Amino acid sequence: MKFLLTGFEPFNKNNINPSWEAVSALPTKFDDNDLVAVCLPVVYDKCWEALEEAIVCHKPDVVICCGLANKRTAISLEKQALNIMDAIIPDNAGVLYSGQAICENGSNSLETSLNLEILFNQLNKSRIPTEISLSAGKYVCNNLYYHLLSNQQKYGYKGLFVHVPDTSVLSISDMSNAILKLISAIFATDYCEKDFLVHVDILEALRSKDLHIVYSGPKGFLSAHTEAYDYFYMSAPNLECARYLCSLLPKEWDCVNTHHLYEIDALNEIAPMACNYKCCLATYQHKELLPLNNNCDIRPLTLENLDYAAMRYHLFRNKDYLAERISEGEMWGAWVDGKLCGFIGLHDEGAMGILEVDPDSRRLHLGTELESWLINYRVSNGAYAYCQIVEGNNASMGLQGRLGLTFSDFQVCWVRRKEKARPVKLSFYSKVYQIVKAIPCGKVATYAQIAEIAGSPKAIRAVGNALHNNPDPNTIPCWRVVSSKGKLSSNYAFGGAQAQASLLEKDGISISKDTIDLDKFQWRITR
Ligand code: PCA
Repeated sequence: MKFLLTGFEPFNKNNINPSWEAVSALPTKFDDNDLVAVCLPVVYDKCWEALEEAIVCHKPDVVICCGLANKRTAISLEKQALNIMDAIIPDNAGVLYSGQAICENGSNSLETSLNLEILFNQLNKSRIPTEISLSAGKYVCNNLYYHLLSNQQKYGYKGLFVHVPDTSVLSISDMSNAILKLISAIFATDYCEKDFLVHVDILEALRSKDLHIVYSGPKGFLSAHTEAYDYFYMSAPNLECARYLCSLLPKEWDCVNTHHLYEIDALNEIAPMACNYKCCLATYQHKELLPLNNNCDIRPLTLENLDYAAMRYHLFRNKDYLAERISEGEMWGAWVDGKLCGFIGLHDEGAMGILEVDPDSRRLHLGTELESWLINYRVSNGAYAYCQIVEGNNASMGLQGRLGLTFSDFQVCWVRRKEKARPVKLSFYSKVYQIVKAIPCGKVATYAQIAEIAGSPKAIRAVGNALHNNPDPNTIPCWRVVSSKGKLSSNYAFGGAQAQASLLEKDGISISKDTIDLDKFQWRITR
């Protein structure tokens, strides 16, 4: 894809304009995408003229215009342009506007067609301060954006305006990096949208998960999922490209979610693979919400319902996984007359599923009710409402069909390496529990330390959640986990800080002012 990127010259009292500094520092190729950089004048009447000339000359697929917004504290992804020019400072040609329309008879506002939630999530998860902004101001940037968006169809590109803060908030190299992240994410979105039904899972992950994009360009898409479980999403346009993506996998890869059958062949060439599930994706593509019967009470499951769910869920018998889904607030039950009769949930990767209904309440169509409810919930939250149907599950195909979901072919596969590069994967919560079990009596560990050992150093809060929901507080000594300053947990789940203190004292640990001397008591692993 070709990206045209613009920055502005300095204006008003600024000696430099970081937008142009950041854009001009970009390479001319990135993940095989072509990048062209152009500097624009801060002049109402000239900026679009200069940009249009560059568009005609380079025929870009995407145009990202950047400008400086001194008062902002984050990268602002501008959602819309307003049909107005109104500013207290003149442009670089000395022209001042106060309240004139950019285009007489034009619409009041125009919106970008790019998915800003995906772009926001990709920057935000990379810890770049980012916001979605509803106003690009009423000065030259907004003026340029209005023209950029009005001419999208004529020239066949997608346009976006990005305001950068000044360099006291973000360095130029951070800004350039942010632009490269945007390019990856825009390419990935475009690639996935071209074959939407088979890639809806990747789009949802881009929108809401902590994905690290390894490659996004003409050879397809490869990302590492780095939250609780590690696996890769792969999609390549042909076998040759699939081989290229395989060459980018790190040595210790274990599980890949493929999107074309030849990707499994490419994986088999580098290591014998086992295909766990071949699925089709079913997506609810409508905007309208589904009707509900309201014949049951739908609310989140709690860990008190864990045994109920674990006894009934047919797909994989892993209680820790269900405990985690419940603790993350992503499972819901249907109660009829105060009795739990079935449940539904979201898988870790964002697919709807984990649906079971007790046989004696099937006549109430609780499956339909639960799934309709979840689809409505997802649609209202701007999520992609999709599920994965394992080949052969005709009952599920029937239900999805009745609810109006659209199916992809059976192309999506969860494939695992036969010879494990690493020991068998555990769910993140199980890993946490195993590690905590290993903390010896008389020692403590910090949340961050556990996250680090579990291989997800960023998942400190998830460690807290896992311990807060400790399924077996007698054998998993969660009282031995403290903050990075050695503090007890004020809301220790099993009786508060006082209870935690007395358990630690039983272990022989001295505590002063709710704090433990980590130099003395921290568990250090020696290998
Ligand atoms: N920022 C100005 C115009 C040029 C720039 O970098 C704006 O926000 O309108």
